[in-house]
Amino acid sequence: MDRRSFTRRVLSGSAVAATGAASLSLAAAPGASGAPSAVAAPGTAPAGGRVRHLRLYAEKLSDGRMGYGLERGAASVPGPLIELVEGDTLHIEFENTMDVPVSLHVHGVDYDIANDGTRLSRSHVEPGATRTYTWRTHLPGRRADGTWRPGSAGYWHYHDHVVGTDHGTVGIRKGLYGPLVVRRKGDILPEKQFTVVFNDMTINNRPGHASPDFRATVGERVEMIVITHGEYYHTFHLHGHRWADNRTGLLAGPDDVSRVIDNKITGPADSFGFQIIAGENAGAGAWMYHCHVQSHSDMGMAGLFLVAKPDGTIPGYDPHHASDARAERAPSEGKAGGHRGH
Ligand SMILES: [Cu+2]
Repeated sequence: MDRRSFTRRVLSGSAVAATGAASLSLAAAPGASGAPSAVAAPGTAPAGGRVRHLRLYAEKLSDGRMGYGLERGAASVPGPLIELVEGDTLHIEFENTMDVPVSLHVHGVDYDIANDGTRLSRSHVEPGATRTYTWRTHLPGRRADGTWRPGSAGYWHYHDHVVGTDHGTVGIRKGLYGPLVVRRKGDILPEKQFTVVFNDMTINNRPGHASPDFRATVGERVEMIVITHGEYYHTFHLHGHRWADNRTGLLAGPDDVSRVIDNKITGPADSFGFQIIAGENAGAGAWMYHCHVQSHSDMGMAGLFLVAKPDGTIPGYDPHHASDARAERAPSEGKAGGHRGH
């Protein structure tokens, strides 16, 4: 390999290590922001077809929330980001450490009825028990009848379907949900990833006016994953940045007619994602993101996308002067891979 790709590989390896274990990144890591050349092409997803294994735990958190975690004692809300490439198979050895039955139900990928994660199909997990769930993915292609079969790629999610009711209403309300990204070979990989879950009137189960903030540096390729749960519809709006309303959030070229937006309506169990270049055409700053249903944003469904200059400063941003007293929040909460040790 040439020197640049070697450097990128080393840097991305260290970047993955630095973001902690609460993220299962199954795609190759992208080039880090410290890559030697600002014009280096972004990393892309490798071919799929691998068989992956992971352990996942359902746990009660001390404050009454429930969460999924990759290690015992490491549950988070949202749960860990799981990434696959079309063609991959994932076996999840899932352990219920709670005192109530729980399950793992996934959206978007392929599973048979024994892996549905519902009480109806007896695919839930009793307290103290373990069960292996298998998720499969496939490439797009043409069916025998000539029609086009879509691939599995997309911004998906997983959640409990058992706690409280046979629809997992209490489990979801308490935090048993997480993001799943399935990429297509060649998809552009991000440098940073953040998950926003509108769950009832919270973002990531944080109380109103304590929504998570996300941090990036100008020029970084940032991926936002947006999921909705609960009782209400919301609209996701991000200040200063726009994306394409399609599978990847990126335009494929000058002839791509996907609509470019900066606000998207989303209802329970919807999910979407997109990539942006932090501060592109906008610069550094404390950029708001929020639900644009006015009563919802007024009640605190708003956070900050903090885009720093390369020297780390954010012009005009004073965390001790936040209008809604959010200065005490943990900045990394809700950030994929950033739930522990930060
Ligand atoms: Cu809303």
